[in-house]
Amino acid sequence: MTESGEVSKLDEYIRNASQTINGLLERVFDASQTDVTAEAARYSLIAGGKRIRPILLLLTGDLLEAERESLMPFACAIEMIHTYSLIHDDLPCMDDDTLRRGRPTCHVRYSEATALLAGDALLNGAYELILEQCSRSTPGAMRAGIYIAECAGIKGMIGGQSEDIATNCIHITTDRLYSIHRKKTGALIHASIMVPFVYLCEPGDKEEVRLALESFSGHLGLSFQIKDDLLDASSTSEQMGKTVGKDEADGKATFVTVFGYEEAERLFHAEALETYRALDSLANMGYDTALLVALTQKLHEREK
Ligand code: GRG
Repeated sequence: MTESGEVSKLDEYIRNASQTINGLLERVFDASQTDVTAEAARYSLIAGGKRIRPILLLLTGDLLEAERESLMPFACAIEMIHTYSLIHDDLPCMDDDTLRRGRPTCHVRYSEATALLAGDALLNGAYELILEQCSRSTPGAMRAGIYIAECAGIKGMIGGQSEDIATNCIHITTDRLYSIHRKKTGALIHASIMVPFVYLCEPGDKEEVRLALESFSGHLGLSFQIKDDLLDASSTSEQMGKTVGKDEADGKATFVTVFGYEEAERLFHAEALETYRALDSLANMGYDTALLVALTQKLHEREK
């Protein structure tokens, strides 16, 4: 369990980091751009997401004593890729959702065509940030950029979404359910945690640390998704700021629709336990994990 001092340190860290992240995102899609697609991208990006992925990236960077400024473009790029994925996921051709981050979804507020373009613009903007950093930085920046592209692409998030669409029923194997969510939700969380390591370390360096971070990120991706499924089954749309209960109504495979609520809760606790084990092993190597432990706990106890 984290001490209350760690909780308030984390809250302050999140406040400061979110300010910096939001400042950079505001500059990328600034309000002076009058084009409707830029306005729609900004509408979704500045709509009050929790900024979990960039904060995880910055905290892991601090743990490894990386220079924060050189990681900022990657942190913001991942948030832009995440936001594009939510816009596209909400489209009528995918989940057909009307509420996101407490507001009408991008295609409801604008139009389907504009929402599609807004997602594309966010994705391109993300790679602009990454490539700018690559052009002025070390080989580590290139390694980090390639890592993000792989995690966001067909071997990662897009691949998971594709598998999910192809498996539109609750009669699937456990292996396939885990595979979908390791990629669809897990890959970007994994990238957020691994980017500082990949940025700093050559292949083959600090294998023990890499394995511990991979274990932490893998289990956190799954615990985050199972928690999302539990909240979807037990909360209201007002609490969550997005439509809830739709997965069950649509016959989608989630941890709750496949295993039932109680078993999903058990699976959640099993994944959560492994996140703390991985963080313990990093602490045993001498790393200061206090804020990452506090954030992990906050994610596991979240109400939205
Ligand atoms: C369309 C290529 C493409 C991919 C979509 C990530 C994804 C793949 C779809 C999102 C579906 C979904 C709601 C999954 C549950 C877990 C999840 C990613 C929740 C949203 O992330 P939060 O809670 O959201 O970090 P905020 O709004 O706080 O950023």
